[in-house]
Amino acid sequence: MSAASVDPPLPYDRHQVTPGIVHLGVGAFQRAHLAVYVDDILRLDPSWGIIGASLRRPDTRAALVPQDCLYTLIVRDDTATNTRVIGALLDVLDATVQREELLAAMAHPRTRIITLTVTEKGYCHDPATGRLDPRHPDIQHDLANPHVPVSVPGLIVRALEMRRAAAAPPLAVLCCDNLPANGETTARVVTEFATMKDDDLANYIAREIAFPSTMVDRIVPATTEEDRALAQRVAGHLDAWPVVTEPFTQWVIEDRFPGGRPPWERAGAKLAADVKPYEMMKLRMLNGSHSTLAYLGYLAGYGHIAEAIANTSFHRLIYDFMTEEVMDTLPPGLGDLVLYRDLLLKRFANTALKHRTWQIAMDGSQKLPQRLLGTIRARLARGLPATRATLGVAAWLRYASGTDEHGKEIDVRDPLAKRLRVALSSTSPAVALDRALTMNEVFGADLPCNEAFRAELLKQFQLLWERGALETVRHLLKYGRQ
Ligand code: CS2
Repeated sequence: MSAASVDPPLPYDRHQVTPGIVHLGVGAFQRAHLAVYVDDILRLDPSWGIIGASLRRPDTRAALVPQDCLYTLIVRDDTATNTRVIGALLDVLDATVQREELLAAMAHPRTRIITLTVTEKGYCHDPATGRLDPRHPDIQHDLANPHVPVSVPGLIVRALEMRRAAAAPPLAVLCCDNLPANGETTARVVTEFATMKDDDLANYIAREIAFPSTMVDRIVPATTEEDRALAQRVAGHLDAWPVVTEPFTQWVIEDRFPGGRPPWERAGAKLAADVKPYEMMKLRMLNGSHSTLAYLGYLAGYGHIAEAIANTSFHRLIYDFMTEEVMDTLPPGLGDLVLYRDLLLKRFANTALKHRTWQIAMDGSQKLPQRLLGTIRARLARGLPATRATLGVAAWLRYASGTDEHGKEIDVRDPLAKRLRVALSSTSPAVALDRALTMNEVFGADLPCNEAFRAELLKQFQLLWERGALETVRHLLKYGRQ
């Protein structure tokens, strides 16, 4: 898809589009979510184009820039496949070699929003407390080299420092990652990092910069070679980096944008005063189910989520998990949770999406606190069992031990992978668990001391080793019902 050979049917004049947003982390998700919400409103206001940046890899820029940053959005389910060209992305920078350009774009007065999808681990925080981890190697690097930052907090703080020096207008930093209270969490890591450098800068940030929270939702698997072939087949052009997603999309945004914002409500986003209940619902229902299904599914030999949920025992487990364990931990006012649950089960079953269990299994140490441990804490506090949620945690630990049910090596991707593997290497499940539970950055200070939690976790963990994932789920369905 070169600009010369394709005349994309964009409903706006792309030459009129100017950048108003700088986005960190140009992954598949951002290109199927935020970029689409922006693309939808550019005909109303062309001043919100996006300059994207890849923080760690050159391949996104290498693929997209030669095609003018245009790419194909392929929306699929079991009944239909639709394609559309997205033009909202104006440039993609490779931060590893274009750091100065990126900082200049973030600090430019016309930039009114900095958006982020850098995954949970990008915030360099302690997942259990949501606070900056000052020992994180990237944070250490940025404290020693503040003008050449590599971490997300370091980049933002340096850009804000440049904005302050240039008296640039205020802006919003909008976290679009699956973190609890994601605006507050981002504000906290940025402010804590700024405080380590300069109190005045931290005060400026508190005064001038907004960190709205958002709930983002769209299932977007990583792009594969088959997706490239599909783009060529269905859209009729070559595309080095198309993105495949589902029809469903949701975005709830806290409306705090001191530098203005695109009219995203015209693209279907919901602007709300308080996003927390929506975040909690999505993290606990969707992502909690996703992670549970990913670990158990992978262990049982399922490569993709749609295959795992097609197994009736797994389907029942996830149905029960949401219905009996998660739903009553959620705040009121979220609408019909039964419908929400049923829609999730349908979305998981979309066989047109090749969503790898291995992909979702990544970074469990960063994901599980908000996906499963919150549910477990809420239930323990009320003296209620959390058997299924605890099975999800046990399955993560079983997976993180590094070998599958046939003794084959698992490629575990997690910032704590090495420590987990060492902790879980004991042949005694009780010893392995005790060692894993010393990871306060995941489990907090409370859960490791909770006897009910520890006993349930040990039971599930042992069963997983003895019987394997599928039999453990069957066992729980048979004997473990409340
Ligand atoms: C998934 C999410 O990879 C994962 O961990 O659970 O990316 C999920 O697909 C999205 O949050 C859906 O909105």
